[in-house]
Amino acid sequence: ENTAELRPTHPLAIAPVVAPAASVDGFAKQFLQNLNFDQGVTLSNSDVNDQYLALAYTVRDYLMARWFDDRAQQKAQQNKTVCYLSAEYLLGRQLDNNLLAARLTDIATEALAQCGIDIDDLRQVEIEPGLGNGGLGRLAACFIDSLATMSIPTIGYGIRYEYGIFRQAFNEGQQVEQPDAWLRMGSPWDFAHPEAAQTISFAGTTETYDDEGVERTRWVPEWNVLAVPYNMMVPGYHNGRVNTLRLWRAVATNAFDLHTFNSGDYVESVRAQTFAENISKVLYPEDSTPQGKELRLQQQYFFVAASIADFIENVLPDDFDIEKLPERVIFQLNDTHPVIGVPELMRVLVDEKKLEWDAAWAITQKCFAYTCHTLLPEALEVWSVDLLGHLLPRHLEIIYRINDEFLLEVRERFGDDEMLIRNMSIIGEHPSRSVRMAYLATVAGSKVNGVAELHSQLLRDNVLKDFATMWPDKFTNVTNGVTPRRFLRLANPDLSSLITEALGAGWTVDLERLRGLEALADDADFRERFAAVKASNKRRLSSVLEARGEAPLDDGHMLDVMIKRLHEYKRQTLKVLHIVSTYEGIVSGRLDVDEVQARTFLFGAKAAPGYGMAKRIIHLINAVGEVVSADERVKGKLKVVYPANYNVTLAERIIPAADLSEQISLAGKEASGTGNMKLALNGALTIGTDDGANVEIRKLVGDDNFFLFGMSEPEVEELWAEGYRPADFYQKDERLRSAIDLIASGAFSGGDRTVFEPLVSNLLYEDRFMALADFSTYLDAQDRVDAAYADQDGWVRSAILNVARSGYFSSDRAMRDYLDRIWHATPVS
Ligand code: 73E
Repeated sequence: ENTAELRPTHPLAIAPVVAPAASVDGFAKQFLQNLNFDQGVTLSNSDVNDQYLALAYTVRDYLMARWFDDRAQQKAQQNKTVCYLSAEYLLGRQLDNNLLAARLTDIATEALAQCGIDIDDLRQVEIEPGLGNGGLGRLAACFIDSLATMSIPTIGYGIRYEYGIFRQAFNEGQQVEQPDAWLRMGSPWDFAHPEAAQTISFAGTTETYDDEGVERTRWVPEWNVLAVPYNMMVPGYHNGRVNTLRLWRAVATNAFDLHTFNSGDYVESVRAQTFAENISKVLYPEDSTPQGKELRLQQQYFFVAASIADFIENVLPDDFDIEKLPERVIFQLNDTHPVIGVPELMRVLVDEKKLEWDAAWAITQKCFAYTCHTLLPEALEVWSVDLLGHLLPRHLEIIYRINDEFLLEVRERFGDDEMLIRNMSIIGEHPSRSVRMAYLATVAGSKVNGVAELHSQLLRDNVLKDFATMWPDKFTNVTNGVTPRRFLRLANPDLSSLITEALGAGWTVDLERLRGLEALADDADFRERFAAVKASNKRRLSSVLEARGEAPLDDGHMLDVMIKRLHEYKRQTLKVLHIVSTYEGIVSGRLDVDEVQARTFLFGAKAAPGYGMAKRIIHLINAVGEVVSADERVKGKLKVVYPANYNVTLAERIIPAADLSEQISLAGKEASGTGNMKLALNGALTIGTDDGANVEIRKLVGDDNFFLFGMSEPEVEELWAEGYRPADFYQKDERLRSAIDLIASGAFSGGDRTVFEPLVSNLLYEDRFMALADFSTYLDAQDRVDAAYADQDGWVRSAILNVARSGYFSSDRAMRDYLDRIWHATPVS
């Protein structure tokens, strides 16, 4: 690598790049060197942050040679590269993951111990890069982990947000958002490459010109920014491969105007810089509810245009024949956020590479595939034609032409059905002219996939029905998955050891091997050890909570967890109604306190800052928690814990400790869910609706090991079509009435009836996600949970079977499905 294009004579310069010696001494030496020469401190003068950074640099040093090697191979080999385009990567902490991948955990622990440092103290220093909102961003992180582990050449492309998902705090039970300054203490895991910056243009006009007798169009932009790539290592697990995550940061082309500065107008002199750098300033703190913000469209175009240009100019060889592009790349669109890449690639091929439109379109269609992650109509992204035309005038022209040709095809196939044409058009006319990004992705993509079987079916039957009729083969399913390295091996070391002892170590890369645990579910000794691991994970979580100023967990409590973004469709309110009803039941004497299983209800959830109802629900959870946890009458029985700022790091502590996994969305609304998979894999039993991947989890773990409740998706549609009246359910069910009345009475708001009134009214008169309709079957299912938990032996048996039968939910399997059904890329040799 050092010698490419140079003529060095020094012997070291022509030797291959090698990693430091993989020994305790080698590690200690490298660590101390990095501490001295990179951090500029001696060991005795260093603080934990210095030590953490030097440790991170050391781990990097071990991976570096492999990384060089993989990038050189990527260029030299004829393999197809998977370019994963995603606006979000919710990575979680890097240190442990990279130590594990490089087999350095024990060596590093010992080397640091010899330097007088407890590696655990350094682990705590890392601020996780929270460059995503929830499931969609975490999925992208799991996928790149699996692809590296499977030796598939991959580049993850995205944005290096200066501020990731906000830090959540509570003030009197209400969410307050604080900026997430994750880069403040340094960023040891990525490398800036300003020399490889791309210039990204915006706005302006288009014009036609005569190109040696051919009329062509060109874009005359109005302003530019620089996209500077930051490369992060994505090491495979124990396979010596290192892929790349390339995140773009926006920088002004002309950082500052010296003339203006000298004239004394300091603010004006840096206006251009501020303006440009805003593009990668902050992650949109939203999950599923889009906001038509110009900055967001800027972000999307910014990272996608930079990624496509980077791939063509820097990853492909110089003399590459662009017509062969589909042989070398698949751009996977992670939801609609990167879909502006479709007209961008067309622009590059037609305007810059001067290909004929039809040839360019044939290439483009082969190079893209689209994953849809939602079913909520309000979450399907649209851009107003005015905004898009103003910011990206050439792209709008290209979208119009794609649409014209597509609609001709529709007419040829289905005749002049004007309503059908309206329904399928990429351009929507009502309520105002807009570009429907999901439709553009569907028309352009070689494949369209949903993220769980039910979701993919509903896409075909409802959301994209006409497209599925037109192109049945375009549609496929790939059920989501999660990486077993982070979410079992790292998060749950004790269970991992137990599994390895029973089955050998191969399960970390072949998760179906967990099936071998089935037989052990009937082994009393194994059950005892499994239960001991769960108990110890609860104690570990308890100390984490205590360190954050929360109350410790009570021994003997069932840990009932609901961890996911706060959204009405996920129905945290239904969970609260269950808690309030149980509380009310004990207090009123309706329930025999001795019959009620002692439980701790644990919530983790952030609400989008602009989502008022979600924030009110957070307030309610905290208010109920405060009253319930303090009431002597339910002491020792019910407790609510809601640690602020739920993130990947906290998830890694909660999931291994959980007994019960709450997956209670209204059927047909949760595309897949992935927390459901992580919890089942760690031996929590699910109480859930027939929604998203719950359906597949239940099929695999078996009805005896899953608590199903609620309406099915067709039943939901039917009730909705009949005219849903939530108040009828309130009238019919006494338990429901008492719970809602108690909230309305002000019992959780110091007697003030107004505080939660909007929430109560919403439930009684609107209840879009039908919490009241599912309440009674939910409570019945919770009674079954209590009964099952009372039989500890039976419960542990079910928990083991959940682990044993969750191997399917590995993201390695998901990647194999993408490779077989969509990408057709092969591993590097
Ligand atoms: O069901 C989850 C799914 O498991 C779904 O809600 C989530 O994606 C997960 C991974 O497939 C999701 N996030 C978004 N849409 N679906 C989204 C939409 C807009 C902005 C940010 C995220």
